[in-house]
Amino acid sequence: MQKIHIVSNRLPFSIKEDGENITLEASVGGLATGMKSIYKDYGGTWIGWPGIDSDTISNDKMEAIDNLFIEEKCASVHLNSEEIHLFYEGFSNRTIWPLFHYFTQFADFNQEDWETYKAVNQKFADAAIETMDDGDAVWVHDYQLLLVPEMIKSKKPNVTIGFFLHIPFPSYEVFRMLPWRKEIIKGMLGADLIGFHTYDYERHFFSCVRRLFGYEISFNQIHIEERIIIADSFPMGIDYEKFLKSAQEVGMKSITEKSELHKELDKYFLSSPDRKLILSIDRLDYTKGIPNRLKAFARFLEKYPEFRQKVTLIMLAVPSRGQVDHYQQLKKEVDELVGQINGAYGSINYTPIWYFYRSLPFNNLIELYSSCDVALITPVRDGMNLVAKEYVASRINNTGALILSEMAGVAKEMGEALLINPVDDEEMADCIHQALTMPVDEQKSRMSFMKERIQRYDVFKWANEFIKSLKKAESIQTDFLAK
Ligand code: GDG
Repeated sequence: MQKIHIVSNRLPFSIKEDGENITLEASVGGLATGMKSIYKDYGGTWIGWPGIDSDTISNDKMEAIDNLFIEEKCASVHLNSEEIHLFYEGFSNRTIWPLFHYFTQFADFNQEDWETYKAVNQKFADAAIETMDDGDAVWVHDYQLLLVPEMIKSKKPNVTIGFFLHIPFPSYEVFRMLPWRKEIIKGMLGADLIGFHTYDYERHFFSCVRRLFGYEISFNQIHIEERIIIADSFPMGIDYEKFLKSAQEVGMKSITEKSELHKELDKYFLSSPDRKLILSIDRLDYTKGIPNRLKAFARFLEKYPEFRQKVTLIMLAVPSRGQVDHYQQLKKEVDELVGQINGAYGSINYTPIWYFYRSLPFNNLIELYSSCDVALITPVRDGMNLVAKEYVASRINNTGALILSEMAGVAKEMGEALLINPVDDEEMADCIHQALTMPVDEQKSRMSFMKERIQRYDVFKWANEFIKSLKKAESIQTDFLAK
């Protein structure tokens, strides 16, 4: 294996403009962190969309931006507003996203979106092909690019291709609803290694391959004529040390060094010794189960009145995909629910829910993780959910309790969390009570087991394990052809 390249929908930098001056700011998200070491160490290029519609800026400006990306070893795939609308908001987020998260009633099946999805996938594949030499490897990411592996393989059979899906892969009964189901599976099967967060997603994928194509599958290998394709699970981790260290630094700050948010949190706890905080953080997405969570919190306040005035839910909802109508409706529903609950249970000196509809800087995120007694993470479906891992990593003294939906991929690794069914308000309300009254010894014991696990399998280990398997897939294929 010579170089390793990365292909993802977005490049790992955002464009900052200050008058005539344009700069790139590195993303700090999980994927960017995990991949940076890979493509730089292996001398590859990162191929993706720069984050700006190509028809909204001049050619000169686009060229200047492209050059900045080239300096960072990135290659831009240009997409215009119509392509973004039909490929990204359309097929990716109105078809694949809801269907793969079992929101079948939200899934649109639109021929024009599909045609654009194919054309845009071809653009990404062409950009990758142009960058690669025979003997290189490429790691393609996520549901926006399901067709890219086959598009690369058909023109460059001598590169090794890895594909990782960051969202769930649904069961066959749901997947079969997709009119283009065979094309999607064929697209993925262009890869030599296909990775999922959990074994369940992998199993669903095998079942679709078997039913739609009848290919032979033994253990985790699919045999298609002269090719062997491996599928496996790689639960994505976080940069554990970064969260731990940041939380330790937050703990050591003097009053004058503290942020406004941190001072407010301190004031809240000082106002009464038995006050508690519950934390909820997600993108505002219907898969994250936010309305159910709010209803369960209201049920908790109704059922356990002794906790009124004492427990506040801090809810951070990060704006997301605002162009898609289901997200606009969700925003309205959440706003109304928060208003109703605060109206019903609030008083002059007590607000049951502190609601932030925005993104907060990283240091505020750490302050929230460190200060909140309970994390309430209750998606209806979630490929993994990194917030759960970040909360655990940031609990420096091992106190705190994690309430977690059994529908999130991360639940498979967090047996010590309080696992709940995200649509069961009653169970969730009781779990909130259990979390708030959990003895400290029990909190510490549960937390330390979870911590140890996520420390061992962090984002760097995840990326390295995937690359190790990709190399193995390459040698299995070479041995097979030599026979
Ligand atoms: C997809 C899959 C899978 C959130 N608010 C702020 C902020 N965040 C950061 C968190 C965390 C990330 O965003 C969210 O990651 P999740 O994993 O929870 O969820 P998705 O965005 O849906 O990600 C998911 C993931 O891909 C990886 O494969 O786990 O299942 O849906 O890292 O910390 N960061 C900052 N401010 C915020 O306000 N700085």
